[in-house]
Amino acid sequence: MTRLASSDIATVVEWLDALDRSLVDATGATLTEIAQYAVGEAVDFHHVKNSVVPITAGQGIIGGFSQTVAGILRHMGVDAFVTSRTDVGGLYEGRMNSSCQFAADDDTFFAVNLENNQVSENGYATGLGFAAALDLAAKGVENKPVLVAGAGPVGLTAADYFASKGAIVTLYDIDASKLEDRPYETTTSIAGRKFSLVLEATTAENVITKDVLTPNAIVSAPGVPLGVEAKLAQELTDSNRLIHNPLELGTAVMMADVLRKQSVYVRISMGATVVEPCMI
Ligand code: 2YC
Repeated sequence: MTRLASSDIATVVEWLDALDRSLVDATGATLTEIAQYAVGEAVDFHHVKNSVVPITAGQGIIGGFSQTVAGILRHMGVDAFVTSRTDVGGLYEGRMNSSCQFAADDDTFFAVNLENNQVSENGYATGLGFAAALDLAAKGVENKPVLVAGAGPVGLTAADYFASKGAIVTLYDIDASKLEDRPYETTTSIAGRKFSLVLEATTAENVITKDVLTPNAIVSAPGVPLGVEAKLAQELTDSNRLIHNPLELGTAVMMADVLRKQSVYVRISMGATVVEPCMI
């Protein structure tokens, strides 16, 4: 899992309205609407009080991280605040003053609904969100080939999502051990193949180059750093065919995921190992 730098998120909150406009251009939906579509429910984010707790464990606080998470949630209509204390003090402060709570250490970024203990984890939510965004941008993926590059928690969740929507999924990873017993095509090489729908969820750079894409391909890229070759990324952005943001969509889906009403499978991916889904 890639650790964000302060510089990756420094302007996120001030650019949220612009992000909505670019998401509408690419998918027809705003950040909030994509999060609702991803969880399959028109979740209401108003009247929700949410605490974000800075965590000093491991490599410690990322400057602006908690404030950026709170800013993304406020953009969705949530009454979100950053606790004045960190770690256990912040968890305690949040439990006394909010109904939902977000916190992240170096390995896990999760949200919990303190009223029903519904949880969501960033890898799962990010995979779901970027897959839903590509689904919307493609106006449906049923019977369409989709390439998922990267078989970590994000890519696995996205591949499962596309398979559930009837897409023809190819899951690509250079590490064959990550490709075992999947109910769709898996491969350690995409040489010579072209795709029109791509989800890039690797931690590598330049995984997606021009020769992998058909002329009007759409790329949804949760991977940090962006795994699309720079000149191609600009070309895709200019024609509203690249969906990429470092924290916004994953955070928005986590919020929707812990607020949704219907009992669903919650898949908790701790690091690279996906724990069995549990009915809540
Ligand atoms: O400021 C804090 O509370 C830090 N403990 C936050 C550390 C987050 C580390 N994780 C990441 O940078 C990325 C995020 C996109 C979420 C998952 N990995």
